[in-house]
Amino acid sequence: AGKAHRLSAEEREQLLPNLRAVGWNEVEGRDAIFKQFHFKDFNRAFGFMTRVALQAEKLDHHPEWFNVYNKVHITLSTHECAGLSERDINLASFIEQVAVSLA
Ligand code: H2B
Repeated sequence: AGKAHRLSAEEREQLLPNLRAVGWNEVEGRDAIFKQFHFKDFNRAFGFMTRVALQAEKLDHHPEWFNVYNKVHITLSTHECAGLSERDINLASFIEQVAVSLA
């Protein structure tokens, strides 16, 4: 897989606006991104989490997340480099695909 590196300023300028446009925001005081998802019910929310979990395990890159009923709050960051890496961008893109498919 190679070692994760924190995204450079140039990489951030290129990658973050796309995620910001679909509701991902930078966490204050920490190099991480965050989004809140709302589904119709718990069944949809947990189906979403299940798909994300299987992909996270495949990528060996795991979300920090919180679920109550139909809400799923997700924070992405890379512990290995103590900040945002392309792994977070890749996982966020996958998460968006799943969310759209369940909307
Ligand atoms: N997930 C996240 N979000 N960041 C990491 O640095 C990370 C991870 N590292 N999942 C992986 C697992 C590492 O701990 C294992 C040992 O490969």
